[in-house]
Amino acid sequence: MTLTELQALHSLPFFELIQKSRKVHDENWENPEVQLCTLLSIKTGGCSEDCSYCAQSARYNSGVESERLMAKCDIMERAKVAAETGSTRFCMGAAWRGVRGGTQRFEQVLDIIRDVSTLGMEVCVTLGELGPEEAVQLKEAGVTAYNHNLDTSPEHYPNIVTSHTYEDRLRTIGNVQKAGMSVCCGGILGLGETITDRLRMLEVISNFDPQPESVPINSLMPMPGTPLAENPQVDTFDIARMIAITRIAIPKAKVRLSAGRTRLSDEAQALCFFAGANSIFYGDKLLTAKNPTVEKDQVLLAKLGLSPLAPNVPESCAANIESQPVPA
Ligand code: SAM
Ligand code: DTB
Ligand code: SF4
Repeated sequence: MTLTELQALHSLPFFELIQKSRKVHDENWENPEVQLCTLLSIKTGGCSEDCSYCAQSARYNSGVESERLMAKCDIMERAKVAAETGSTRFCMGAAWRGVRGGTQRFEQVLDIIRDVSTLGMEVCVTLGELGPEEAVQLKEAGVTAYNHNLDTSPEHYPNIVTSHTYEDRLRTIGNVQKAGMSVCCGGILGLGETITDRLRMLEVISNFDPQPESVPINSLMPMPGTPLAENPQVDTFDIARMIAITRIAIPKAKVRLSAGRTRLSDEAQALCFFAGANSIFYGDKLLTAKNPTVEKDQVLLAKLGLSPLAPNVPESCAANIESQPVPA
């Protein structure tokens, strides 16, 4: 979609926009299902980059300590619990600028992915910058989707991050696409951006070819010690509006209501689901920040009559899924 088209949607009266997005949602998603994704930070803190929202950057005193890459057995334990509580996608994040083939840590990550991918969930990783060879190796190890966010518009990005560029991010996304992994790419609201920045970001993302398989819409979790720690909270209606426009611009994507749900009421979340969100991060913790508890989310989903979306995994792993219970 063009910026002009996105601006036209944004200027619609709220109910008119939501009606439109609901229609697009119904036309593209037969059942009212929500994808449940569990996040695990497999390598926390100590990151070289200066992303001004992030508690894991080594440049800020956020209180997040730098940890080593988690052991495979501990990751597998967490992945099994995620599958048992109904998650159909497991997303592993690392506080790295990127990864390089041939290094010991990349080999370790490939080994972890090979094992996690036997559990019948979609496997997503977010490890920062990737070259073409690394992308192919991740795909061969069993990664189904790669998360790499653009976060905001190309114009606002240099105000938020200076240690790498928007172009670097786009290059990685191109490498992910060429290797045949799904792209998960979205952004953060509340970085001091304008409405135009938000829509420019959606313009860039909606023009990917193919369009991304999932689009996380995060609201800034203000992390103490980071430059954006005092940014004001994003208005609920602005979040719902962005969800609705994303649904219209990228109809077949999972639109993921991501970071920031702890600051949204059940009613506000219901509004976002109605507007077109059909995925959440599920589990008490995001990477370092809080998320609603599994129990709280199970109650909310049950109240709304929303059930978990089945995973999209290769045949060989699908056999493992039958035994996984889903939440009531
Ligand atoms: N290092 C990798 C990278 O930057 O791509 C992967 C991990 S990074 C933490 C993943 C994403 O988390 C970021 O792109 C950003 O969108 C999101 N994120 C990080 N800190 C956040 C915060 N305080 N509030 C909301 N989203 C945040
Ligand atoms: C995404 O878009 N949001 C997730 C996931 N992809 C990796 C991360 C949110 C992080 C929130 C801040 C924290 O936990 O430190
Ligand atoms: Fe590092 Fe990713 Fe955080 Fe940026 S967002 S500081 S690259 S972990």
